[in-house]
Amino acid sequence: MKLLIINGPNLNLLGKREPEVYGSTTFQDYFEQLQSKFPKVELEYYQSNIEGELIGKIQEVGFSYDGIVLNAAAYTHTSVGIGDAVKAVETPVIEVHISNTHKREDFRHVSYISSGARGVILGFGLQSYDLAIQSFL
Ligand code: CA2
Repeated sequence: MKLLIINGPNLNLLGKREPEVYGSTTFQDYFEQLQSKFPKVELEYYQSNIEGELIGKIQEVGFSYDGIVLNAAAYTHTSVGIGDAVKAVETPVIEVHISNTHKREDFRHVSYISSGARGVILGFGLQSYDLAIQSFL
């Protein structure tokens, strides 16, 4: 089972800024915990702040990997291109969010990813990623 976690813009700041919203764990530390928890899963991680790079990565792995766990961050609410890429590939995509976007500003209630995703998990903090991985097992 080969899965890729893709994080979008600013998620490289996790654990370093705004801990009251996004917690105090860095994604690198959390990713190592996930690798220990799911030793049988070939788990990889990619982060970019650039929309086109995220689209490129979805296309690159989207015909060979077993699953993509995607937090497109702010691009969730703006990117027709990432939404189209999710629909274009064969690999199932689970959309995740750390926060409950529906409890936040109205512009975060819209997602261009959800209609192409297999499922959506949000609001469980970093555990949202763990739950998404479990959904593939
Ligand atoms: O809750 C989520 O996972 C979000 O995808 C996070 C995005 C936000 O734009 C979405 O509406 C919901 C923002 C990620 C920014 O991450 C930061 C982490 C630390 C410090 C500042 C930003």
